[in-house]
Amino acid sequence: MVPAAAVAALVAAGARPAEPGEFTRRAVLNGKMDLLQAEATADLVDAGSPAQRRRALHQLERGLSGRLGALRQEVLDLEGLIAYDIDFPEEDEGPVSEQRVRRAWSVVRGRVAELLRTAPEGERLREGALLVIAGRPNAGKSSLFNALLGTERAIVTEIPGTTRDAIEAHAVIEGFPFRLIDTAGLRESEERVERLGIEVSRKYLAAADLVLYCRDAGSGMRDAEEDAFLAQVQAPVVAIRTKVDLSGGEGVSVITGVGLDTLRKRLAEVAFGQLLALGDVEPVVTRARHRAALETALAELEAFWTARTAGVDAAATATHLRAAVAALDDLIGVVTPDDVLDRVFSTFCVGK
Ligand SMILES: Nc1nc2c(ncn2[C@@H]2O[C@H](COP(=O)(O)OP(=O)(O)O)[C@@H](O)[C@H]2O)c(=O)[nH]1
Ligand SMILES: [Mg+2]
Repeated sequence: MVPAAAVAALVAAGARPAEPGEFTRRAVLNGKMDLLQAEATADLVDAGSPAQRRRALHQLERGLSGRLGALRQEVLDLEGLIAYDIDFPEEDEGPVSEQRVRRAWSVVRGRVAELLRTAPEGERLREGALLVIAGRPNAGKSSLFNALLGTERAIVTEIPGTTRDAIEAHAVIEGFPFRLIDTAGLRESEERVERLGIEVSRKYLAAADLVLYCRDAGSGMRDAEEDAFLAQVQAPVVAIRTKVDLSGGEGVSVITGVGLDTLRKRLAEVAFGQLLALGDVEPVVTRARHRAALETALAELEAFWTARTAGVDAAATATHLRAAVAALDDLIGVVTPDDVLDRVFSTFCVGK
């Protein structure tokens, strides 16, 4: 009651409530922060795992902005080489050698492509990797789901087909964010409800970043039905033998806990191997907006070289370099149209 009355009194006196992300937006408009830092502010607020927090801090501290600024400068230098050629073709030093232009172009092109390659795992880091647990009924999927989650979330029973719908939960594995999906078993069922559950798992399977395929270590050889299932899965598959406390060998047991640490490391490696290799120093792009801008920059750099090798007039080829710089400027947020700002700040909460 009291805060509400206080806010009402302030509004009556002429104040108005702040809009989502309004303070950060002002910081951007006043040049105290670039657009990438503003996005990082939102990412930091939303971070649910150590890897997300570290990545957001890196970007907030201009890790990505700095790299893009350097790339932008390299494209401008390349443009400078071309301009020199256009303006002073008869200078003492002679024309700029083709080799020099080629080297400058290929270095900057390579760096843009390298940054672009971080996009799939970078975007996965913001969303959480979709990990679908699959396998026959009674393979131990729900038990493993709970073990990875650390809580008794899914119902575990000895009756095959207990999990009839897909269950989703967020989990942090080796510091990385995952969205775990526990699915109904593979078995084709006569029963309608269970069959619906199986359809749900197929849908999740199509969207999966990786599939954890469970097999009871005590069951026989993999059969044709399982092979057919695994053949249709597009995502990387981590296959694991379960219940090894009963039958021994390599794999996991949720009873003794054996193999769980190794499994966690493997899952992080498969879903985020590239980020693990890059560590926390190298910049990574984390949004579709970043990817689209870098794709444009890369395409313009390619178009520049194609035009140049086709003998197009130097001044005309330079327009592609201008366009590449413009794409990088958009990404950093040098001049940002209102609708782009609206989109970035729409996800902010009030007071940030
Ligand atoms: N001994 C042993 N039993 C397990 C293990 N994991 C699961 N189970 C049992 O296997 C049965 C089926 O497990 P559940 O997780 O429901 O399998 P799902 O149908 O694949 O989800 C249950 O009775 C579990 O208690 C394990 O590591 N060791
Ligand atoms: Mg289950």
